[in-house]
Amino acid sequence: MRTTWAGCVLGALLLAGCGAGEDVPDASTSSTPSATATATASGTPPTSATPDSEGVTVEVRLTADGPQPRGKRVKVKVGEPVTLTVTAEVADEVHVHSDPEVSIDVQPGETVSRTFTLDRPGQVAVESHETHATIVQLVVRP
Ligand SMILES: [Cu+2]
Repeated sequence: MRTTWAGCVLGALLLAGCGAGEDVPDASTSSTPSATATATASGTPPTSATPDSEGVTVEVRLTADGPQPRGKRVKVKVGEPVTLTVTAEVADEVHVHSDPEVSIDVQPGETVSRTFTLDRPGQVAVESHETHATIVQLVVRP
């Protein structure tokens, strides 16, 4: 399951993303993370939810046809909580090319949420490792 990791991470450092070559649509999609209710969080409840946080939530769906969204750009700020909510119809591994990196293993039928922060400006790819597709490009601003 983790055989592609080393290469991927190396590739990430060198090429800014191991799904390099994916076309990333530019600013065509308005990235308005609608404040959808994340009330029904099954599993681990957010323990230290900062009150009044302006976190960004990205909903990801992994289907047999590939991930959705695909190459979407999402702007976040350094230190801002980013929550990925992954709903999987197929088994996959979602890999956030941050430092430290984040990986989310999912099985069919699962919904997994993970919150993390990015402490460096730049671009961070979120990839589906089964399809090698870029799901989201996080554009991290100071
Ligand atoms: Cu990766």
